[in-house]
Amino acid sequence: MLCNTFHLTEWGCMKRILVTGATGQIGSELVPALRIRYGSENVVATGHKRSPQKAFVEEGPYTVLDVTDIAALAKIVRDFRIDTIFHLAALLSAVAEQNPQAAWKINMEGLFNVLEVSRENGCAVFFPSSIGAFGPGTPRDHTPQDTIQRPNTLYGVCKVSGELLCDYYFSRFGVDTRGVRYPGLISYETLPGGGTTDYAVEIFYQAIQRKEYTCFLREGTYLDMMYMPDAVRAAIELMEADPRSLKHRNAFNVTAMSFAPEELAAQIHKHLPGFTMHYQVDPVRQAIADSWPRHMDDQAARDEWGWQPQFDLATMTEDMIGHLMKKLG
Ligand code: AKB
Repeated sequence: MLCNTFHLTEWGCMKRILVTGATGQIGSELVPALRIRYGSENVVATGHKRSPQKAFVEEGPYTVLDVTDIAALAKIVRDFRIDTIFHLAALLSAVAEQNPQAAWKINMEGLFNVLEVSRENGCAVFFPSSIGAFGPGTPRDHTPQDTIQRPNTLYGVCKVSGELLCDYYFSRFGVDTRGVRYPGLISYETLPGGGTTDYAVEIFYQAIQRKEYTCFLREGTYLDMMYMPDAVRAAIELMEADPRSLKHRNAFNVTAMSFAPEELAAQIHKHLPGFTMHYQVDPVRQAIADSWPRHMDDQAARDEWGWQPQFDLATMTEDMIGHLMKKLG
């Protein structure tokens, strides 16, 4: 790993890491990966609403943190001499539409607090943006890295504002901010909570336990997706990348596959032949999905920091079913 001085912070030299929203879908897999790489005692996991995984508490530091409490955040950063924050705490798209006020507070105030504390303490910041940062005016196929971003969801408004705020803290204060635009994330460890792409996780549980699933998005709804091991690797590789090769920062398009619900169902059917899929469209989540890209162009991430997904639809499906069969008995 290379180390150098860059603006106010060191880059590629994560030593003491804080993860907010660590008990969520990404955090529950990112924390163990970071602990293996950087040492358990050097990765502080924090969560708020969900109870922590047993291993989080047993294997390394864990503490409760509400990211809207800037004093509590600053104390943790100082007490643990944190140099890098993976800021994952946020409400997802569908739940944000149900409670826009709470979503703005958690998603925007939380990020602002993280950036302020990072400015004061010389921390680098990873901020996950999303396909939700795009909107109905964005080209939906081969969605360019730099394009129209006029989302019509509160979640999307927070993601675009977050990308801009992170860029501002980098150019104005030298805070080493970096981020990716995640597609729908598929994982077997922790369920997502209130997203539009959640069907691609729920379907596996229902296929194994009930042999049928009722999908809330309609046939033909193509969306970008990614398996969690790729998503975790993307976050770590971007934070370890040489900043001299980064022309973009907040945030890189990254994708691994694009499929419609019926294509995922057909893949699952190969492993579980009795599985059937029904549809009952939820108009709110369908409208959100219809405003998002079908397939992003992630060439900038590939060129600037070597992004390369490892799982496609077939390999992800096989791996998910294998793990969930063991987990669900
Ligand atoms: C959601 O569906 O809200 C998230 C996302 C794509 O950002 N999974």
